[in-house]
Amino acid sequence: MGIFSRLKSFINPPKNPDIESAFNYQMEHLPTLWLLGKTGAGKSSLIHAVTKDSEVVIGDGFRPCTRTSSSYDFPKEKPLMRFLDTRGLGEADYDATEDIAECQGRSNALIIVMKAEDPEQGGIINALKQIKKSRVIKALVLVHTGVHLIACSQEREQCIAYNQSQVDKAWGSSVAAVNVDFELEDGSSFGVEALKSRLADLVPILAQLIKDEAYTNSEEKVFAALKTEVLWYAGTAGASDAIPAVGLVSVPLIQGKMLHSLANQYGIDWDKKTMSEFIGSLGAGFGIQYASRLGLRQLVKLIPVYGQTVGAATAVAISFCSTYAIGRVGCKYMYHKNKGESVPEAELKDIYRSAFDSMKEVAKNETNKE
Ligand SMILES: Nc1nc2c(ncn2[C@@H]2O[C@H](COP(=O)(O)OP(=O)(O)O)[C@@H](O)[C@H]2O)c(=O)[nH]1
Ligand SMILES: [Mg+2]
Repeated sequence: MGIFSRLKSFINPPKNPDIESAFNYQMEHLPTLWLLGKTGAGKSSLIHAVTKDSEVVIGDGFRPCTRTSSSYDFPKEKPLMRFLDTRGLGEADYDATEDIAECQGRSNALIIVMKAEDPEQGGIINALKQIKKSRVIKALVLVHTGVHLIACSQEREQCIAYNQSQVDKAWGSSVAAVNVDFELEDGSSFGVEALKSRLADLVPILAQLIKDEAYTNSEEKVFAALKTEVLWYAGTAGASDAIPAVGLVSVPLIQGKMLHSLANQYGIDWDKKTMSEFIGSLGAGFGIQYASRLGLRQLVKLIPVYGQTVGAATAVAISFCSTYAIGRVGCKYMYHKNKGESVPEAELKDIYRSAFDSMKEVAKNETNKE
């Protein structure tokens, strides 16, 4: 494909089976938080506390996944991560094999959920040993739930320490833990913020999804509503790079599709003229980089990026970050275009760069999937 036909597909993306396979790849490789805990331990309550999706508690949003687990994809439309909720852990004969396989090949982490007042954790401990042996799970956290159901603080600490020691012993090292109570008597909760930041460390994309952003202006507020969608396209672009022979063609297609969809939501016709204006407004440095990358056929993907940002990043990370950044800067551009305003080149450049940089951590994790 020559430069012009590539540019054309960036402006006017055709339906493309390569993109479908990138979509599917992304869905099959969502970063996964595997919840391991007895029935009643507080797994659904945990998902609810983190995602604020109240349907979770009544079991909505879960889909059967393996014979022993259900999955909850988040956010529901255009999901970017998955909670794997283990069933059947009341019984002693739970076999973790299928759920281990489900986590293989994805970035993943295990969340062990134990009600502080419940010392009977034999099923979990057996499963934990099996999981440890598989070496599939690299990171884990132990969540002690319902800690304030135990009124006496001394007794509470003993209970927590007891469950903790069972887990540490089974895992063979001391496991990081968070104490929470999702339902205090006054209707509030305890420890949820600490839990969220712990989980966000394990799955960086989650931090992006549950961040309480402070908006300094209405443009940022509008973008916040579209951010998940932009992240999703970024994930798809990253995924396309993980499939041999797909990335080269589909990253610009995905970016084009994203810009189309965003323009729609800003009430802007995304035609060739608007597109060229947009690229032009990003400045000569951007255009030149873009064109020179078009000239390099193999490893370097067709990705708009200002020269200095690339460094030693992998193709997946570059695709992820640059797609996010072009979505972010596109939104800025469209917000003002819709009002008949233009944004200075330097400002757009700054937004692009800081958006790119803000995704480096997330992208690193995207790269760790294999
Ligand atoms: N007080 C209190 N109750 C909790 C807590 N976590 C869960 N529960 C209650 O325990 C029951 C089981 O919780 P659920 O999240 O459905 O557990 P799951 O079976 O592991 O999904 C529900 O009645 C919850 O309201 C907690 O931290 N504190
Ligand atoms: Mg549940």
